[in-house]
Amino acid sequence: MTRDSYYITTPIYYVNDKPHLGHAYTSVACDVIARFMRLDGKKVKFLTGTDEHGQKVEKSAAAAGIPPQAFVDEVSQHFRHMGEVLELSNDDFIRTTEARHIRAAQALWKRLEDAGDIYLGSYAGWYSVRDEAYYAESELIDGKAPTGAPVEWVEEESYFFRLSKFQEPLLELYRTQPDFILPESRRNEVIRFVEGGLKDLSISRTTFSWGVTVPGNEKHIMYVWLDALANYLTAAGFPDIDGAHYQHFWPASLHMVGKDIVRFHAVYWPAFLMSAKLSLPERVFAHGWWTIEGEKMSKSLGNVVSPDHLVEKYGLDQTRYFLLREVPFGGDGNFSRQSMAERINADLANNIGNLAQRTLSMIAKNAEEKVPDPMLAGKRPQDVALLDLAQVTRADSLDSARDQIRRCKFHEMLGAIISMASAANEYVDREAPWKQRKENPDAMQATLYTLAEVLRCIGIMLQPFMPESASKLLDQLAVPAHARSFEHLRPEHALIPGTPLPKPQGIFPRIETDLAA
Ligand code: ME8
Repeated sequence: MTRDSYYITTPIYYVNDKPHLGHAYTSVACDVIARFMRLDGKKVKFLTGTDEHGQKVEKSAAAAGIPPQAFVDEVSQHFRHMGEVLELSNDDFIRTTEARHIRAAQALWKRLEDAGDIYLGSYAGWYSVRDEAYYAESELIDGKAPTGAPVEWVEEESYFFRLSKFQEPLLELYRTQPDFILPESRRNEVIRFVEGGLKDLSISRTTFSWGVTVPGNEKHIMYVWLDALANYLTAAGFPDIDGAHYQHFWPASLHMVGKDIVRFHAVYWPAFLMSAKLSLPERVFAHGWWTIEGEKMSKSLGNVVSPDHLVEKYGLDQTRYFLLREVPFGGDGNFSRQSMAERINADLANNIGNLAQRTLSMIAKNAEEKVPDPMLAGKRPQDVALLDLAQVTRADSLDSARDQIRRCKFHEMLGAIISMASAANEYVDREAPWKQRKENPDAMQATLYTLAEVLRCIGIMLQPFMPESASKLLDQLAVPAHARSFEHLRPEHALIPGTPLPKPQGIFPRIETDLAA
């Protein structure tokens, strides 16, 4: 069944630290999908926010010498600010310290308890505050978590969730819904982990206090991951499961996460939901990891790249483009100033930017600043062929883009747009409208019209990735704001000859190579 609603989430970020390139990456990817779905006529809910409880945040607040609530109020703002800088189109921003969330997290707990899946026991084992995760002895490598994080021995009374009971149902889920976890490599990793055997999970702590209290036992606070995962339900209106909002948006269509937290989303989360008898999300996509100039990003190395810095130095759309074009989504990526400058210059300045620049300036000079008239030259096969690449002329024309977005193959969809621009640039060279101007002005009109129309389609397709530049391009083609959805890629919405056009302006400036140094 295809739903007309689409609910996409980013992880909620810990407020122990300021936002960096990694957070920007996940959020921009979600923003692109949200914008794509809206342009494709879906009712979208795009959620992001901050994860504000737990020992890690409590410790960071203590280190800053500020009470935890004041600390999280401040740091959460940095993530809101990141959203503004990146022009994220999120419909909601959730904070786990909000009353709506505390209510939802406790309601989820009660459902697990009512299902008979929670019992009181005591935990004795390893815990990593940095990862907010429990580790089995057998998982430790040289006395550290597999992530390299330090671990400490914890022994305390704790509630447990009967995770072991869900081993088979989870394996069944991965089998029957092979796309539940993407990409394939992560799916295999999760299956191996679950096949290895699931132990019951400690889901409460008593030795610190910054969290949601367990309903009916004030001594305990909920494990921060149970609390955090519940955010996806909170924002959908849970526990009001009969409400219109929940009915419309739950289950989530996609939880986007980094590969570091796939286990929480693809094992614990569906198990909690199965126990609570709530529908499961349709997909968890775990993307890869960015390094900076070949090194792990870390405060101690002083190489943490902030979204503010990138946007200021390279431009917002250039940053968004680079992040999603440079590496196949799912794989790991390396950020380097050199590759960023090269990518921007090759694809944006020299290809799409150049196509727009030459087309629009030729129209301004030789076609009286109006959309040219293609009819004067009659129907020409070379125009039809190029337009067919760009316009939606058949019911299935958009299917490959839809599939690329659903499977998060951003680099492929961008690659297809870039190839379209390359084809148009080759077409200009072949047609040589500067020669046609003297030899056959009607042919020049047809050539310039075709180019303008291809640019209109490119502009529409680019909107999810580069909203500002795409809108600048569409403004220059005098495409009205209400005529920019994917529906408008059809030939009946093509540019109307004779429409006056504004003065052309450059869209993608070249990055000077000294910036790359
Ligand atoms: O894990 N490369 O929050 P978090 C790519 N609060 N992505 C990166 C990255 C990098 N180098 N560094 C961070 C948490 N990320 C929990 C989530 S959800 C219910 C709770 C991104 O602040 C990536 O999406 O540590 C990763 O999963 C997330 O930031 C971790 O953010």
